[in-house]
Amino acid sequence: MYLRKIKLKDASLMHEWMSDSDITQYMRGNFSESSIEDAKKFIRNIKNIENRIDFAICSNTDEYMGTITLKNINRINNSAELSMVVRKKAMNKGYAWFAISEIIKKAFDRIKLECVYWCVPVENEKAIHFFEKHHFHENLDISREILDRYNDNIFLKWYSVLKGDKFDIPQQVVGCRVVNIKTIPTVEAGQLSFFEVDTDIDFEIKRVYYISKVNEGVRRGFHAHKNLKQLLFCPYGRIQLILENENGREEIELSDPSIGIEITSPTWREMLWLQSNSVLCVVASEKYDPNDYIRDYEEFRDFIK
Ligand code: T46
Repeated sequence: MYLRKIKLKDASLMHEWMSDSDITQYMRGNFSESSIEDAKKFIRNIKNIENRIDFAICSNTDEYMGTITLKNINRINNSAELSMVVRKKAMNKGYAWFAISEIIKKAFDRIKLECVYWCVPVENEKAIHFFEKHHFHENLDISREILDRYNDNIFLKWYSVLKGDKFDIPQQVVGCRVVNIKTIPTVEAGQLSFFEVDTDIDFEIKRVYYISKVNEGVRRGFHAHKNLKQLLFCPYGRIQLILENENGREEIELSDPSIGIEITSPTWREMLWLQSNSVLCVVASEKYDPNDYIRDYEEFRDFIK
């Protein structure tokens, strides 16, 4: 899938969603009477609309799956409003998530914006579920100027992403808590991250170790612990962490110094170095005890039964 300029040939599939009231019921425009000619007119006109960029969301065979837009681009505060529509056929297939993550990257990296925001009518449960599932933050501090664009009678939920924000960070991975490590940025001098026992992590620290000088593609781990509690974080580089316990098997990429994962119950772990010299740091609740390791996978499965 990819994003590209909207073309005239997209008009008939654009008209398909325009005539689908399940899709248009939460949109501001009235599409009930619209024709393919209207879709064509829209496509011809969009390049003339100021402060706005539209993309077609496409399948790998160049089929139009929907539109994603940055509108009301404000060059004074470098913000823009996002809106998106996908055809029924494209729902639950990853198109919406692909489009939103791509456009947010474009907004910050290419268009040099600082903030992207959007809103959803509260009755649009499907859309709200999608944004919540991807852990977007609700924004309760939207300016009057933006709110005034909308009818006061509609209850809207607002979301926003700021430049530098990580989005789609889960709260848990197979039940293990994802810890937001407090991080203080210093202008043009990097950032400092810290955590403290009791307030930030749930165990006393008896040991600290870190794994370094590992080449890309190397895998480590392949064991679980019986009692040990640990907080794992990656202050430099990119490491994929695969975790498995009675809640299933899931992975998370550790690549942000302000994200850690706290493992406090028997959990099988595998680590894959996605970038050479990435550093994996671990604080642990106990001193090193080889008897606490379960290194055989079948034994681990029996252990958690
Ligand atoms: C874990 C993952 C994330 C010690 O002597 N003291 C220590 O504190 C540790 C952690 C290890 N060792 C010895 C044991 C082995 O001879 O260091 C050697 C390498 O350990 P291991 O093969 O267990 O390394 P990893 O990367 O597979 O696993 C390590 C931790 O051992 C483990 O507790 O959760 O990192």
